[in-house]
Order: sequence, then structure tokens, then C-alpha cells
Amino acid sequence: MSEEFSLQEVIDSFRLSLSDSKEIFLDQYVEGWRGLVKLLNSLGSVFGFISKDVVNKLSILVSLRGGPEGAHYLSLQSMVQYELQSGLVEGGDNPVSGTRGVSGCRTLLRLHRALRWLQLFLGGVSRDEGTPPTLCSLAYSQSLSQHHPWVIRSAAGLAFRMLPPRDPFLRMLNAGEPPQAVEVLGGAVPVLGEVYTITEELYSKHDLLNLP
Ligand code: 1Q0
Repeated sequence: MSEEFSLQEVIDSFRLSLSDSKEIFLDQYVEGWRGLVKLLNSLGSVFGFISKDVVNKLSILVSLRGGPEGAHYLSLQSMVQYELQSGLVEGGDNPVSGTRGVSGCRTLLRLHRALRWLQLFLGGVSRDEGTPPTLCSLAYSQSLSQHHPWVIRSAAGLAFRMLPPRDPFLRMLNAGEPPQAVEVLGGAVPVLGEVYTITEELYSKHDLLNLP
């Protein structure tokens, strides 16, 4: 993956994360998120506190995947099964990964909730329903914000106001001129939606949607 953000690469990674049998592979899921971090970084230092948190969560997942129990972290489905069976899901000590008190399931749940925000936000941008700052805060209030304390909500609110207007924003996606970028965005939304829905059903089935 190149150093520069490309929306198409992000979509491709999330698309590739989906197997024929609708499993979600963790490596490609993480790769998709790495692409999003590049975009966050290119938006400027105001978004640094957000990208730091994402990077942190990705490195937890990468260390679990690269650890001795890594085979269990091939897919979200195998991760859930393994952590449930081993009593790790609530964040019991995981001496193997060095991520004490932090499970893969709870870590990924935070990214999963953020994916819903992204899906709503990108949907709004692609349909031109408002300016990026407005759509961003609307999507946030409909999704992630209910999981965040006041202090994070207000920091996020300040950051959203720094988002560029629509056309410069679309150009930052590196997906061609604005009309083309909108088309690519329109294609991204269903892919993110599918990954989101499969994860939501998996977590819901195992009662994992409120992991502390
Ligand atoms: C573009 C602006 C990005 C706005 C993202 C919305 C979320 C804002 C709030 C994030 C606060 C992050 C600070 C830390 C929060 C953690 O406490 C929280 C919970 O974790 P924990 O371990 O304390 O229980 N973490 C999270 O909730 C994770 C939040 C992840 C946010 C991921 C945002 C990903 C953004 C990607 C950039 C995409 C821009 C797309 C542009 C397309 C344009 C047309």
C-alpha cells in the first residue's frame, strides 16, 4: 500500500476482507483501517487524537494476530470463538499478546462502531446532503457519540468544524475529480455496510455489543 491515501485501496481492503462464506478476515480489515488512518493524518493535527486511538487499537489487533495464538485471529468469527472459549473476551490477562486486560473482541468493537459512523458519513457526502462538517457531526450523533463521554464528544465536535468543504474534501480522497470521487464513494458505502452488518450480527449473536 502506498503512503498516500486512496479511497479505492480502502474499499478494496474491506472488500477483500469478506470471504465467500461471509467471514471477515482480520488482516484485510486492519489494512482497510490503516488506509483510513492515512486519510485522518492528511486532514491535519487536529485529528491526531483520533488517529492515535485508531493506531493503538490496530496495533493491539496486529499483536494478537502475530502472536502464538495468531491462527485464532484469522477472522473475526474465529477470534470471537477463541476468545469466548478461552474466557478472554472480557479482557482477561492475555500473557501471550502482552495486551493485558484488552481483548481482541472489545478492541474491534470500538472500530466496528466507528465503521457505522463512516458508513453514515460517506453516504451523506455521496448524496450531497450537506457540508462535510455538518454531515460528520450528524453521523457522529447517530452512532459513535452515544458510546463517548462528554469530554470526547466536545473534542470531536471541535475537530469536525475543521473539516474542509465538500470539493477539497473529495479531492483528498485521491479518486479523481469530484464527480468521479462521488461515484467511488457511492461504491464504498455498500461494502462498508456489508462488513458492518456481518460484524453486528456476529457480536449480537454472542451478546458482545456492550463489552466494556
Ligand atoms: C474525518 C473526521 C473523523 C471523525 C471521526 C469520528 C469519531 C470522533 C471521535 C473519536 C474520538 C477518539 C478518541 C478516543 C476515543 C476512545 O475513548 C474510544 C473508545 O475506546 P476505549 O479504548 O477508550 O474504550 N475510541 C473509539 O471510539 C474509536 C474511535 C475511532 C474513530 C475512527 C475514525 C476514523 C476516521 C477515518 C477518516 C475517514 C474520513 C472519511 C472521509 C471521507 C470523505 C468524504
